[in-house]
Amino acid sequence: MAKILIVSDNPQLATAFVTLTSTDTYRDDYFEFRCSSNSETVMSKAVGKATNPVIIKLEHIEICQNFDLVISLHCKQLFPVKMVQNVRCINVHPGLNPFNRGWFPQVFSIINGLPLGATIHEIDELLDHGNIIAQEQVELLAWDTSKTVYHRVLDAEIRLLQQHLRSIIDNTYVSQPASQEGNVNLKKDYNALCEIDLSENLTFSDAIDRLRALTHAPYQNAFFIDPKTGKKVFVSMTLTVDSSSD
Ligand code: 0FX
Repeated sequence: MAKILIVSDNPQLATAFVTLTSTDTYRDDYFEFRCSSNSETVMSKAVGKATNPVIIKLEHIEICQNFDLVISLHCKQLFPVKMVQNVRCINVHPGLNPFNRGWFPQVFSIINGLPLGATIHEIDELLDHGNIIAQEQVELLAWDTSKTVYHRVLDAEIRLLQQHLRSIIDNTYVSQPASQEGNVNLKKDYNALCEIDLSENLTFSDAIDRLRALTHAPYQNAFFIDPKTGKKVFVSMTLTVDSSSD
């Protein structure tokens, strides 16, 4: 029996994972779900039973001793190098490695035009970097916002899990390094995008891309400071494609 630890802070992916692993194909495997402390309530609901928090940097030795495989489904914690060297660790990532590795890949893809999608890869010591097991590109439409395309990326991640989880558990998959190092965006890069400089000159096309990349209800992301009142004003965008032109 394979003992698999799932660490996740993403309720949609965790629910899909529970559904997938309830099938006969996984009846001989043991899955344990853990999450970060601030997502305990939402993750317990998503998994359908109490999901205990884990602090990976403090508990990685026990994790290596007790599990054959660790799968990150958007776990917000970084895996220590000692852990990834001592137990097989796999990441399900909402981006098309090596493009826009790191934080909120679809936001950066809308802005810089690099490909987006979903990737399952081995975890090494660098962010979203290890050998690639499977990928699916997701098309960006002119009327997409961060939110609409993100939901298609999540669907792609779930499809990849459906196709590859068995071979990942059995360690029978073939993986390969990305063709290039690509680029990485961090949370601070994302935060810098959110403040709009009202005097910045850019094309309509670039302005629309910036605002749709930051449109993801219920989050309030893009903002400017009103020069008269000093108040922070949030901006989001509505894009509606004319369906009569089909
Ligand atoms: O779980 P996740 O979709 O993924 C994030 C990173 O993008 C990913 O690279 C990393 N592996 C994972 C551990 O964490 O993030 P989320 O559920 O916090 O956010 C989902 C989307 O919601 C995000 O892509 C954009 C949007 N969002 C989220 C927050 C917190 C916003 O637009 N504004 C926000 O403040």
